[in-house]
Amino acid sequence: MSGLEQDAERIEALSDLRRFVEIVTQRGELEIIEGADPHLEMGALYELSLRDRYPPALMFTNIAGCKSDRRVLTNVRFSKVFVGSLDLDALKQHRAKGKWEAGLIPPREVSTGPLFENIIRGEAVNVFDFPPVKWHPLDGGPYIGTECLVINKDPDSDWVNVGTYRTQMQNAKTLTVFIEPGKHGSMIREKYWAKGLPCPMAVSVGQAPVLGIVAATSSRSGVSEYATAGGLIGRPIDTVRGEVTGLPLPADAELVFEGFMPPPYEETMPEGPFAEWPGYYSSDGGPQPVLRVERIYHRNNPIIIGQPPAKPTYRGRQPSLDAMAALWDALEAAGVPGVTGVWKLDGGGVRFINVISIKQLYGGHAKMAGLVATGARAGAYLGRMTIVVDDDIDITNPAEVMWALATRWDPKTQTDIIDGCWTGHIDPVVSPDKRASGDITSSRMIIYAVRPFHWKDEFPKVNAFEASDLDAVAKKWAGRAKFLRAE
Ligand SMILES: Cc1cc2nc3c(=O)[nH]c(=O)nc-3n(C[C@H](O)[C@H](O)[C@H](O)COP(=O)(O)O)c2cc1C
Ligand SMILES: [Mn+2]
Repeated sequence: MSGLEQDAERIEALSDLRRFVEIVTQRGELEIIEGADPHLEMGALYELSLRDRYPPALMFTNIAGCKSDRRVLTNVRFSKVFVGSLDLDALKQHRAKGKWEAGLIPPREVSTGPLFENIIRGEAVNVFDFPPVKWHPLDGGPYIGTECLVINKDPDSDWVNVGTYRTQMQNAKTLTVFIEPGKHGSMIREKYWAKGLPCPMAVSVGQAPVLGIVAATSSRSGVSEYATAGGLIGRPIDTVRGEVTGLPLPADAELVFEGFMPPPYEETMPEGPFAEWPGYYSSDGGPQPVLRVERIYHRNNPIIIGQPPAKPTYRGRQPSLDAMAALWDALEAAGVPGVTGVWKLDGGGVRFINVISIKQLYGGHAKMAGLVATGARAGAYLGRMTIVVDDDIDITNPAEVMWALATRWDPKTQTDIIDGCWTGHIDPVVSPDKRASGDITSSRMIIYAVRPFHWKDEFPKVNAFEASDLDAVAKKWAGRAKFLRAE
């Protein structure tokens, strides 16, 4: 398949969830799982699927105890059709493309769409008509919104925000939505509450994959993620108007809950806990405001996307090209020369462990790179460690990074430890006392696992071939030496 065809296929899959299902089926990347139990069995199967770097999309059908026409689909955003290769070349291409290159295309309102195939109103509303999946053993209850769109509109402008915030099923007509303070969805709802009004809100739990991707990434305040998504696929997202709130809902969404969220002084419910991406339950959602559901809209045979967090030691928890590109951009913007690669070490998820490779140009160069990566926004939040290595290290291979530590790092003289850095409530090392005092910070270590600049030329020579020499020999012998054919 040519690059252009690949791009066309990718955009089709991004634009339409049902087309995505067809495409991954053709590619042999979808697995149908019949009859699993939503109480902890689907979650276990999902975790098992994460053993592969590119986990298969799991389509759960005939879910035990649920109406047989309701489906749950996992691993949409981690599928190979979207992610492509995960190596330094792919990261360089990703940076060259620019992130939201295509610009903004506002959504287009249409009069109806597949979402309105079924409309459930008033007394008939029961959120438990859809699979109540308890994903992890210690979760506080079933969650239906894991890669969802929480839609609300700024009362003072046309801005419609779309954010991914976890959504728990509480009772037949009530959901809770956990939105961290400062996120757009939270700022908007507070404006209604300040006037004593309930906030109109809708939650879509199955939709075009592009919408899930943009909803989980911050667009500028005032910019609708619908427009960002339109820009990415090169055409407007079609929306229909919700009956009770007037909010724009994706016309081809699979399942949407619509209603109002009264101010927390009127009603809250205990929320969570819910597994967090670092692999723990570190923060307590506490009492959260409720979404009183007045309408449920769904397509026939709806597909709910399930993408709960999971421990970052699974290979299927992929490093994020976006996160690594942002850190590389920050190093460049700060004027750090000679950066040859940026990666996140497996096990640290998208944040904790930054790895930077540089071609050392002067004394103090490695320190400059380490300090900038540790302090820049893209490397700072929920950081733990920054490792700087020489440019001959393959930083995408954890064994190579560990080899650099084992052989080029003198802990006493090549380490900095810095206290009081920016972290979040989900950082497990923040002690109960510190939390209680409001001090949400943690320390950082910078490891300079490089040949010390002032005697690097006397540093013992590496006893292996250069990668390019090995490649040349491998090419020459590929036809003759069987063990080389697998490459
Ligand atoms: C799978 C997933 C789940 C998330 N869950 C939450 C959540 O429960 N609460 C939250 O505040 N942010 C959550 N986030 C992060 C937000 O989606 C992200 O900060 C996004 O930029 C928010 O949109 P906003 O910038 O419009 O507020 C989650 C992200 C992902 C990928
Ligand atoms: Mn936003």
